[in-house]
Amino acid sequence: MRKLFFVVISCLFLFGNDKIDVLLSWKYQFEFAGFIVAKEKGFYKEVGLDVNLKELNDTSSIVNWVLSNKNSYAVANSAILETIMQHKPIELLMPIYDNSLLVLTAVDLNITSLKDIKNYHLIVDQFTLQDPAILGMLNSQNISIKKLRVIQKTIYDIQNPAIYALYESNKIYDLKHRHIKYKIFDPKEYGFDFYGDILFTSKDEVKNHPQRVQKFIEATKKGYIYAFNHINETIKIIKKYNPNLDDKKLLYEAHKLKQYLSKTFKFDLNKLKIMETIYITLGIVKKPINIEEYIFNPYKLTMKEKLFLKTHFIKALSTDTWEPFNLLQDGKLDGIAVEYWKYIKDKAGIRGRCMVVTDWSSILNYIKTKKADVTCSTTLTPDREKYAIFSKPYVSFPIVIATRNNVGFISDLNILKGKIIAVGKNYTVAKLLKTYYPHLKILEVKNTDEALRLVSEKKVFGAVDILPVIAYKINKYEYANLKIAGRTKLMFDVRFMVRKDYPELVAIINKMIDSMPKEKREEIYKKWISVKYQKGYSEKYVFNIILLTLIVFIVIMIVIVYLVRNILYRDKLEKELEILATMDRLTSIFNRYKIDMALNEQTQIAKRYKRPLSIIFLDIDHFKKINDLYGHQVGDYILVELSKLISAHIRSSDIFGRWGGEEFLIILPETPLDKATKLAEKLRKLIENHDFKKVPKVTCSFGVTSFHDDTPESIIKRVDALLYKSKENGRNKVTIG
Ligand code: GH3
Ligand code: MG
Ligand code: MG
Repeated sequence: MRKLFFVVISCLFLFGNDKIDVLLSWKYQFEFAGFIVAKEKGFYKEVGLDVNLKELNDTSSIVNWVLSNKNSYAVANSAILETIMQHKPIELLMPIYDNSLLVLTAVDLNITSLKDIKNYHLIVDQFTLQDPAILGMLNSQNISIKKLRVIQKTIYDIQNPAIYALYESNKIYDLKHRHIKYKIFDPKEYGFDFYGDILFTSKDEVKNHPQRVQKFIEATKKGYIYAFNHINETIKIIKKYNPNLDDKKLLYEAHKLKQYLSKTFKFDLNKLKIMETIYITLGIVKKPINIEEYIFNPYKLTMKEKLFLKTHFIKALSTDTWEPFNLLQDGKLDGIAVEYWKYIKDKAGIRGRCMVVTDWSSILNYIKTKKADVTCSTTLTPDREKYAIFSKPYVSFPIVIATRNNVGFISDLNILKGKIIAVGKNYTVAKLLKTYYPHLKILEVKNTDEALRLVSEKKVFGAVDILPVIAYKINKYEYANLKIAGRTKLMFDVRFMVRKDYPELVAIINKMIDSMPKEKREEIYKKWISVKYQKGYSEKYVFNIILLTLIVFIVIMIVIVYLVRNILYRDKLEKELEILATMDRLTSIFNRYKIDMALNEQTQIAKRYKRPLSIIFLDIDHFKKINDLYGHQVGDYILVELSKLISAHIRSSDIFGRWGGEEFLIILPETPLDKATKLAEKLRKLIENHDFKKVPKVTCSFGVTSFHDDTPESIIKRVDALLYKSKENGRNKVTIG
């Protein structure tokens, strides 16, 4: 049962293919590789064509064969132009080789110039006698073909000295192979460089099956491109058609032909005009023709369409409120749709005018009632299809989402679950969103202007519409905080809508849309659409960027922590060093270094500002004995205790330090001698009466003096002497001076 089903399907498929015949201009060889490959690799089948290739077998005219057989195509050479000039109803489809490989070959080395060929037989086929390049070359040397001894043959063996018309691509190989000496007269070298093979068909075929013609052209092009890119594979395929063909000869032919394969598969009108001039100059044809009429152009209007344009004045309508498709600019209707309509109108020669109707539903009504003929920008809906017909889309835009600038790239709208998206009420876009993204929270607002305003004011997350509308409005309202953050997978097609009884107008519009050059489309696009657009990045790219950012961040953090720690550590270290540098390790009061500095400083202050300054110098009495009696540690203890005792009874502004051993100095800024003496006396008594616990009694001797234009050295010297006096006077004394 299943097998039967497949058989039925296969048969349907077979019947579905259009059968066409193609007559090649010679036997199977590499020259026709494109057709053979397109057939064998299934390129024809892919486009629904069942192509039957035929070799040329007799001398009958290829043109007549095409004209007398339906669904037929054929290959000719440049001579086909002469036939066209005789107004035969054929149409040239495409050049296969941009240059002709047909040359005149002299098989007799006594010939030195082309002029000598008058002495020989010219053995040629019908094509050569019509070939504009050969005729042009002979004519340029004042040789009339009519005066030559021509032997017309289709198949000829090369033996006797004569002039033969040969194809560089294959026959020369034979001559080389057979070691026959020859001389070539190549029209290309004389400046007559025309087309090689040309594909053509009847005007009937073009008229009745324009799409089939187009498909056949495209598949054949594909075949030729494939064949010359896969020469060895192609040779194998060609040999299926003729196993007797020589591999080496096919390879030689392939490489010769490859350089002449058409670059564009399009005719150059100038080249055709030169060919025409040769025929006229030689008197072969009398009048020039409009060659363009004989060249296939899928965008060319049919007679019916041309008649339609002649007899109809077209009323086009547009709103002026769908920016940037139709809008008023400087009082004039403008926009993407309007520019497309203008192009189509000019290109096709449509007579008519375009009017602005502000209300969209009125436009639909005018088209419905056939009071208007076409409107420029709309979308196809089943509802509208009931009363109107549509052109193919002339632009197709993605539906995009606009957000505030701080939002990253949105690759898929599905990730926006729970976020509010604003869309114009009843917009086609709103309907599409609801259908394809049912989980989104959609807020229908008045229009896209309103939607964007809400996004800008942070009242909704995003606004959705088609790309040009969003882009245009972000620019127009200068929303600096908005951008296009991503696109949906949905496309929005913009088309012309035409009244139902004008299919010719749709066909004309479609042809013009197809013929519109890419540059013109880009020009319109650029003019109306420019926006900051968040481009999508691949996940890998995003990951790498995040990783890199993270690494940079971590490195910066480490450096900062290191620096901060360093600074803190250094501060601490400095403080410690300072303390170490200025503090006496045993007693924790200032050391000799610090006290020296302080004395230096204070004597300078006293001198400069004439401020009072006194100093007290004291020394423990018989300290040596204390050490001797109680041990060095107790001696240390006494030093520490005495320092604490004195520190507790002096002002914070007084500077107290250990001068060395058991000697101490107290600097008393802003203190006259009498006050210093009182302090010294107070301290003497305090020490004498203090319970040092480990020792029954400790006393000190004092020297006190005040600043009298001293240096640090002089004042110390004096106080030291006073102290010495206290010792002399029995110790535990204060001596002033
Ligand atoms: P005088 O009353 O004449 O000052 O007699 P003295 O014994 O105090 O003076 P002398 O200069 O003869 O002796 C000072 C002693 O102080 C000598 C030394 O052993 C002691 N000394 C100095 N520095 C320290 C110290 O840091 N710790 C201890 N335990 N003893 C010290
Ligand atoms: Mg001493
Ligand atoms: Mg002492």
